[in-house]
Amino acid sequence: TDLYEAPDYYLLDELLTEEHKLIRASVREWVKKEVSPIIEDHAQRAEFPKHLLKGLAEVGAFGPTVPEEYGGAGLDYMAYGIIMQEIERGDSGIRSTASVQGSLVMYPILAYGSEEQKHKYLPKLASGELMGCFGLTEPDHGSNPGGMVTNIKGAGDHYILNGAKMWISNAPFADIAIVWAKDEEGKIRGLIAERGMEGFTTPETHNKWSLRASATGELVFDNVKIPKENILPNVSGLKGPLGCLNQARYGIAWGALGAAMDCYDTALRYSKERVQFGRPIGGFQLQQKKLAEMITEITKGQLLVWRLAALKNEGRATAAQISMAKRNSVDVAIHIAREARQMLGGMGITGEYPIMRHMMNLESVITYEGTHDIHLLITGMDVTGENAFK
Ligand code: TGC
Ligand code: FAD
Repeated sequence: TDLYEAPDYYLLDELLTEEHKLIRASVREWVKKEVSPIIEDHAQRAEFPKHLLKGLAEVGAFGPTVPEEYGGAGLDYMAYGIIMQEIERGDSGIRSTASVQGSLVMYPILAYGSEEQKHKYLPKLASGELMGCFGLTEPDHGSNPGGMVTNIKGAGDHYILNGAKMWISNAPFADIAIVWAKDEEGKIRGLIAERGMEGFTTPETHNKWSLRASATGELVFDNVKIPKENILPNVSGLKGPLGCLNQARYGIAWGALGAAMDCYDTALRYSKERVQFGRPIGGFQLQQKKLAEMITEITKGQLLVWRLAALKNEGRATAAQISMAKRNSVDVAIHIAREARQMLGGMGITGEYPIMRHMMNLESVITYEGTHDIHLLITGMDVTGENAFK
């Protein structure tokens, strides 16, 4: 049987261009050939499949919207979303690597970097020759990144960077890190730290039950000398990192639906094949209720992200709209994963099927890039004008 079916209950394909469909087919094919056969084993062993980086670059997963002059593919946001959806059908951890590289490393260099920084880093990041990570979260500052204590102090032609970042995707193998730190005036600045700089280490975080095929680590800075040309010149303040998060959250809104589709496809197929009490379990009303609700939620989610992509292409998507879509897609996906797991009975807990892995992965996805509750509060603030964070 075909590994993937593509739920398209409301004929959304008619709203995509031929190019979008070609991109989807090629990424889907790559995921099917390269990711799905190996991912379970890597997740079980808690090992990032580094050999996939080249393929990820080739399918255009690294900075697809970055202009061609900087090595990107110059695609629109619909294409970006579709790429994330297909990769996350494979695994949220692999999509994380793509999100970080494109939205959290290439985007800040493109949006806030100097012309020199763009030419120096972007083409190599697009091709995967250089890999990056994004350091915003600290041990004591997660949802409240504005409280960060990592800092830079000026001294001649360089700054001295001190502090620590935690929970950083790709940190253990990244060549460069986009780091957010406060300057002597307390303003948040972005800078590019490079592996090999003295005093910069990236200890790996072990024993995760979620995103096991993604490498997570810390960034530790002990009097690291950062040349002044490594500062991103064109932004200061929390809006710098939050602007990057808008990009990544947008991709997750599409991506999480990919994980949901994979769980739904798996449960639907299983329900037709698994016979109990003399008939396929898909014939029982309770199992149909689960499947009907899954396809309903996937379809609503698809319509939301399609419209969000159109708004984003026009430069009209607001941060609050992106928050709503990120929160909704991950919520839909995590519920579908849990229901799908039950539909597979005992088989649902094994690595023979992808569901339990998706379910565990989504526990990170619902927490990173702004937790479920933080995104709800962003919506609450947007509609009431009242800030309930503080
Ligand atoms: P607040 O006072 O509201 O805002 C400070 C400044 O930032 C601006 N701003 C935004 N700008 C762009 N995009 C957004 N989404 C923005 N939200 C706010 C705002 O206008 C203001 O600008 P200015 O010019 O007035 O200075 O900030 P706050 O301290 O009250 O915090 C607000 C809050 C809680 C919503 C925000 O801090 C937040 O989103 N917290 C969640 C933290 C988070 O998402 N961390 C993610 C870390 S990275 C990660 O998880 C990567 S996972 C790997 C992967 O993607 O696969
Ligand atoms: P906390 O902020 O301590 O939150 C704990 C709980 O309190 C949550 O339920 C939260 O919703 C709630 N809460 C907090 N504030 C409020 C409030 N005002 N009102 C109501 N409830 C509130 N970060 C990076 O910078 N780069 C990365 O690459 C990265 N990758 C990650 C990879 C993984 C696998 C994980 C798990 C995390 C990653 N993160 C990364 C960090 C992630 O963004 C944070 O975990 C997240 O922002 C939440 O921060 P926290 O874990 O400190 O939780």
